[in-house]
Amino acid sequence: MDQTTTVDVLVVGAGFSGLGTVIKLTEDGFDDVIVVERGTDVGGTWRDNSYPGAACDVPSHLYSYSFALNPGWSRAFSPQGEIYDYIRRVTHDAGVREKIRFGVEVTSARFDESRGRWTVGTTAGEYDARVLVLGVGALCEPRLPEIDGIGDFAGPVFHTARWDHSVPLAGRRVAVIGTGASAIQVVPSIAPTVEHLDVYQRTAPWVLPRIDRQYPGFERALYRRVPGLQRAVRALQYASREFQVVGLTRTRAALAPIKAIGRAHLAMSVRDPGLRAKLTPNFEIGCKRILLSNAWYRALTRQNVDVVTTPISRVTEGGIVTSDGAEHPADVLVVATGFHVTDSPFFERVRDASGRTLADKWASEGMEAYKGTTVAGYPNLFVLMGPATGLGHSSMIYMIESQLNYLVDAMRSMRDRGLQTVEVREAVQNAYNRELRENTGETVWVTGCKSWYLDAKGNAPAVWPDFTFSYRNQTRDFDLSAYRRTTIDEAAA
Ligand code: N01
Repeated sequence: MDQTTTVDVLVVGAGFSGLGTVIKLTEDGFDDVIVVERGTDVGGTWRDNSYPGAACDVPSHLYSYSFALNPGWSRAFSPQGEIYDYIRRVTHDAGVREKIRFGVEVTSARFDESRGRWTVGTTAGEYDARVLVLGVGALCEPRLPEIDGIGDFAGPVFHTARWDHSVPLAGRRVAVIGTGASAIQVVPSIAPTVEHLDVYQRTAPWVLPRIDRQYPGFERALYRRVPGLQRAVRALQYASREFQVVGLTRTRAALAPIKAIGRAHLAMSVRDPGLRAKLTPNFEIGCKRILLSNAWYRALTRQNVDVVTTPISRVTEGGIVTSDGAEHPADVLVVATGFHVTDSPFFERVRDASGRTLADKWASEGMEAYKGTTVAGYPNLFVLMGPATGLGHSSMIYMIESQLNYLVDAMRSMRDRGLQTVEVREAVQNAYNRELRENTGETVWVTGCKSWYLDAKGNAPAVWPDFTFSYRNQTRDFDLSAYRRTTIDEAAA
């Protein structure tokens, strides 16, 4: 396809945020929308993260769109397959699949000031769009560790978000690098199958028990018959999580009981004092994501599992060499080393009218946006799950839906006033972020440790520091006065 496709709104990505965009815009009468998706199906992170044990650590009832509740969740914390099925079902029921172009990756996007439109290059031709919505997700670009010799490893090497299901693990020696949210789900799932498992831990995470249960049939039937009941459960679960974030992240004393639970969980699960010492976290709880698992510690006490805390020096053809010179043989190498979040390579492809990339702007000025969604210098661009919208304690879907309100209202404003472009004023964006930084400055995310929540400037653009309902209030209406705008007539002149 060599010709240019002209469209009003181009959405990048068909995960929760991109799909929500096309559903909500279509519902509101904005029909001229195309979604480009590099994968072969919808689902985003829930399609890509199919590693053994993948599941959500946010309660199931919170993990659905408010406009498509799912009374059928099988358990309190849903496995990946159920969430993936849910997203596919919602796509089908909303009838938006035909608007998605699969196997199409965006390679470049540049704003053309003279026409007030975006020119977007893809692996399947060019798009000319008035509005560009990035629904690429925050956790979509795997971060591979830079370890000497990793390219020499003779066996399979794969990232948790790109699990190679064709590689058998039974009876083999497996190395897992990393001990974050992904690793703590993989390790207990594969430990009983493999011959030997080495878990390479750089930082011992805080791990709390996961209070999970299967939902009995009658409970699911009840939610199906009385949707209001499921809404009430959601409201209660949201509320209980809200108070965690604002209280706990600012008041160190309030963290003490949570730490005590984490330590007791470790002590009850691991009898061996040597192993327990290795697994004892040495940073402030909450500054990285608090992990939930009843199986992690137990898996690490297995005879066939070793926790290696000596730093990795290099990888060889046959395994991993640690800084003490010890060689740890392995047949398969699993990297559970997280994602490019504040330095996602995708942002290198998005350019303003002068050609400056969003990656460059964010690296030098800090990763900032207005209300996490619009960026000065980049008119008609909406970044879903953008700077300072991430949550460690509650459901991202709530934040995404808030952004969708804002986006749809922006589209209405533009339509009603005959606007070609809207661009947030720099001074407004700066003032917004000054306040955010003041709000975040004393929190455990900034003062507690170094993590992927922080950008090159030491700010925490990966987290929303306040109540989620205050974000909902901010994004309820599009505040046109914060924006410079041009009209359709001006663009045509
Ligand atoms: O990645 P991470 P993740 N050598 O970045 C270590 C979401 N998620 O994929 O802590 C050795 O958290 C690194 O060590 P350190 C959730 O938001 C959600 O596990 O930097 N080790 C760390 O232990 C989560 O927060 C669910 O010292 C290296 C690990 O690798 C986010 O995804 C499930 C290393 C990376 O941990 C990311 O989680 C899964 C190196 N060179 C994930 N580089 C849900 O349940 C990194 N590490 C919803």
